[in-house]
Amino acid sequence: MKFSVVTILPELIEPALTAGVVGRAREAGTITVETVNPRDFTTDRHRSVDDNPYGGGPGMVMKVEPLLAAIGKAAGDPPAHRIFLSPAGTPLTQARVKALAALPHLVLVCGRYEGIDQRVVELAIDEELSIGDYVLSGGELGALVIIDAVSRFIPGVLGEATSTDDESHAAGMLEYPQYTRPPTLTGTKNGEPLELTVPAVLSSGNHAVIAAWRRSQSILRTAQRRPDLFAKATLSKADRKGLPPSLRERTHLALVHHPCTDRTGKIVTTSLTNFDIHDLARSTMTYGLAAYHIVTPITAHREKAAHIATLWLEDEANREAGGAPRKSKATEASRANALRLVRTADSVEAVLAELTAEYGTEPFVVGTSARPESFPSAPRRSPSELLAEASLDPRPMLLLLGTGWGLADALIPSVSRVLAPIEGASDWNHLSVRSAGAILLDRLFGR
Ligand code: 4GX
Repeated sequence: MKFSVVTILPELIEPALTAGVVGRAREAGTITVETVNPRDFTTDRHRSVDDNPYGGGPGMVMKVEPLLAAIGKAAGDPPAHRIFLSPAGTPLTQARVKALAALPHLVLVCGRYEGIDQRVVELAIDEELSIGDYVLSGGELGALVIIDAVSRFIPGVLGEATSTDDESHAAGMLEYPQYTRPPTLTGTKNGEPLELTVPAVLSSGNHAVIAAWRRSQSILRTAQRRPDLFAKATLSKADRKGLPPSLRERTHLALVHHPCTDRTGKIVTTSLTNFDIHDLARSTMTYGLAAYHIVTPITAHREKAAHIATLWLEDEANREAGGAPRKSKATEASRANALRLVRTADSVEAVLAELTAEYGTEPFVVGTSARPESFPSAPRRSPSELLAEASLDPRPMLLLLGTGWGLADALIPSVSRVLAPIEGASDWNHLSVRSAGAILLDRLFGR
């Protein structure tokens, strides 16, 4: 593998690649690194490598002709894939690093000053990469990052025993924690004495148990630190065995008609809306939730909701059973399943009691609101943060949807998290509860 770095500061590149596995790989000839300096391709007396930007403004742009000549020289042999390091590039990922390692020759073009002429990018660059959302004073450190990360995939660079496959990010998961001697470490942190011991499982000698523990630590860390990665991760059957059952299957949606607020902030009981029964039931089925609870203290409304749900769900259940004659076993089963999906309750407390009885543990209650000031004491979560947190929590999850002007603060004692309000694209934010519910379910469970 050959790397050619186009830079006006070669002294930044060379010394950074003399030690460690990369240094050894260079000595062994497994990888080669050369630098090509645009200054060596200048023709003027001052050997200048910068020029003024068209349109004016502060700073300089790299001079075109020396840069093009340097890239041309660097890319010649063998024909190279030419990368420009830029904060405006595609963010570098481990998957891209691995793919780059399959190429024979990379040219890494480092800009200084305010950047390079756009036409150099269009003419002589194959790919623009960024190593992160911060601004460096030049591309050289980015080039070093790419050389380091790519080299680790070149056969012979890492020792036999080290594999790039079970590392952090290889499988979209963070690494498990490592420990070495001594078995107990004592010290102080922020004035507090600390005594830290190595997890006992690591001294058990049981390799299968150790592997399982490490895998569960990886999953735990990913969920806690990188909910974005956790949301994308595909977990194996064995992974899921170590985790609570699938979150959506123990998620209950509640449409709350009391206690809600009206436009003046007064606590009221809102009226039942026909469409809410149907549409949120459909969303509940589509996203595979455990159940949908219609909560109202008005007995006549609960009866009406139950009646509508029964008619509609019976119809759906019969359709699902392929229109089989009534009272066949399949019809009965799907009818029972469908009817368990829509439930009624006279209060949120009653739903809590029902779920506590059903699961043997109180639910994890999540409030929702269009108003950012609702439930000020409950920690606010984005959908992916909530997904990561609740997936590790074995309790059933109860998602409360408010009607009217939203859930009343009287529910604060039972609400342990609140989902951040859905932000539309305008200042007008009055989604129907049916739409808000569907959007939240998609953000949590949609693929
Ligand atoms: N990931 N830099 C490039 C010059 C520059 C300025 C503006 C294009 C537009 C960077 C990063 C990075 C600093 C390299 C500015 N080029 N490179 N250089 N982040 O910050 O790769």
